[in-house]
Amino acid sequence: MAKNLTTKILEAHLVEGRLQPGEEIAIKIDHTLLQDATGTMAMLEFMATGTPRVKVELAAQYIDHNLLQTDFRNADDHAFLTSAARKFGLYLSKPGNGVSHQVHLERFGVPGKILLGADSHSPTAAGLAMIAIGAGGLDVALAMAGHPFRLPCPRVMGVRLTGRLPDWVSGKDLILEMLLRHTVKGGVGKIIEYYGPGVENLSATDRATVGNMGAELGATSTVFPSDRRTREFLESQGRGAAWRELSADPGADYDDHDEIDLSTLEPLIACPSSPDNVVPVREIEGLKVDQVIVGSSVNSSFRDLMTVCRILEGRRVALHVSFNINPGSRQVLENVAAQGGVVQLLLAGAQIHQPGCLGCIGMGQAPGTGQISLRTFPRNFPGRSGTLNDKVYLCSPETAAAAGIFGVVTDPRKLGELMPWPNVGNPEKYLVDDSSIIAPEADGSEVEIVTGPNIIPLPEFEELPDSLSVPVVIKVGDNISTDTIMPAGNKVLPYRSNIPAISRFVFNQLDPGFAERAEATGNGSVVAGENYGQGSSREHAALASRFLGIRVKLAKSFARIHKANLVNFGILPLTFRNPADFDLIRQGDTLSLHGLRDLVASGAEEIPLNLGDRVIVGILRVSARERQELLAGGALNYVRKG
Ligand code: MIC
Repeated sequence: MAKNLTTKILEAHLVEGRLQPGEEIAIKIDHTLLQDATGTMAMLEFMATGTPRVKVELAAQYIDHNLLQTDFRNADDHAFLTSAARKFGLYLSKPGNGVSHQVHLERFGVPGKILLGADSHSPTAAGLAMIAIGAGGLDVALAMAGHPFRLPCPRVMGVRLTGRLPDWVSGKDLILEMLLRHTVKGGVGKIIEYYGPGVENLSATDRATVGNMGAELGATSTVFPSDRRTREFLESQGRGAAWRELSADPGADYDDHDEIDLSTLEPLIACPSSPDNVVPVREIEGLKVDQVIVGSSVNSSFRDLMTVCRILEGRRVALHVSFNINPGSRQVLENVAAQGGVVQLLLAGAQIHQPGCLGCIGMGQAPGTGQISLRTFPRNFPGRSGTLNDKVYLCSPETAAAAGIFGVVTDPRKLGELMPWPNVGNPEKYLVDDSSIIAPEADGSEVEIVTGPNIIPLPEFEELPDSLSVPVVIKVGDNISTDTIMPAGNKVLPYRSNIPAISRFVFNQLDPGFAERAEATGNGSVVAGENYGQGSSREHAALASRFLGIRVKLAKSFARIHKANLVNFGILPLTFRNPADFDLIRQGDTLSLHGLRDLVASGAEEIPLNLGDRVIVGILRVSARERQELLAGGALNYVRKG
């Protein structure tokens, strides 16, 4: 039978289960990726497993999210991660070396491998035909300890690409088109596989852009074939030997279908405050822009930055615009510099920052009150920039550069009146400098782990009780992102390795009294609408909630990673059997659950929740193993029990 590429890669890694959409499968993980913001906790979790050395082919620890050493905490985190990487056998990419996704693509990615990353944008590795999946830190820690990764077998959505992108249109516009068509929920439970004759017209870095923001569709992962463009990129990195050809069989079938003629695409932009709030740039032309940022997690490659350099060459950005460049990696910056791009940017009036995530996770670069900010970032959830009621738009580097020059939102095709399309490719041979990557030691057993007073061991959680009485501490609507549940930014990020401290910030932007109320109730619940917990992989959204006593989350539907994180920390993820029951519950009501242990252990899907004299039926749709984890009070308790 003709097979799609996703099936071929999953089959080659299948440890348990059948490739039937929705059934639980366990897959072998080849690469793991940790970044510092999720990595401190994941490393503590790995240590809690008692495993002496990582058991995957390649494990990498990046330091890219928090580079603001405002006090000892951040420097302590870096020292902790560096010592742990040396001891346990991970590559360590030093602060300033770049964003995990970009560096992994450059230096480690291998076609056909499966990567599990403690960051939702890990599917950037789609640029090299990997299946890369974002997950909570505990899942990545368990993979590092040699456990297979378990997930509901995804559906495969085939997107057939034809044609070639027009001038001034790039990979970002393709993924914005996908978001326009399918929304932030459209990819849930799916791997998106691009195929067809249009694929070869997309470079590895354009594919990486599409993979990165597949996370915004809620997709489990994204994959592209491995072809001559993949080989071209690997060769340019001096890693041609890692290449192998991979593609779907001709006539392969897909569970879901879509088709895009690249030549029909036009510049698109996502308006505040959701990545799927997409319109053509021409529709909002003329809107005054205060800030532009190119780079960070996505669109920070050589091609992206050099395109901006060429557009700005010999010009100046409008005086009222703050124009910022966040290079994806030291390698990108070095190569842009080698081709004269840095001088062009400086002469144009750009601010050049160190390679890293920076404003993408609210670490600086917050816009002013009422200001309009155009960013090439992947997400613009409310308040994520660090400014309440922010107005963040997501666009391509071409659109960002046009806004810089004209000072207002401008369709980048208008630049064609000033200059020819720069048509920048990736270099044939990159300048490669691995001096900021520390290779693991052959034997790290003698290395001492360095910690500091802000690195607090994981809290212990009790088993699931038989009865629970859980006041509804908060009731929220649809598409609540983990940025709302557990904000990031410079006040909060330093506490990622300190659960008691970070728990004070749960729902803080939306409802500053949440933490206090949750603690006061002892055990509590959260009631939510559709796609609850979309966005990042940060397990703190579950872990810190559990620390505050949240035992049940009842939603119309959940985002994949957040649901898995809830199970990992022993919180029951229930959906409404009848979504209209959502309207019956008010904040402050109490839900009671009885005979829970038997219900969970017996495989019951229906869990009755008593609300006064009414009964609301919650649905528990988890695997047999996840039921055991819930009973044990979380995945770590379950694994430790053996
Ligand atoms: C994000 O883009 O939201 C982040 C910051 O990279 C997160 C990880 C984190 O919260 O540490 C993600 O995407 O998983």
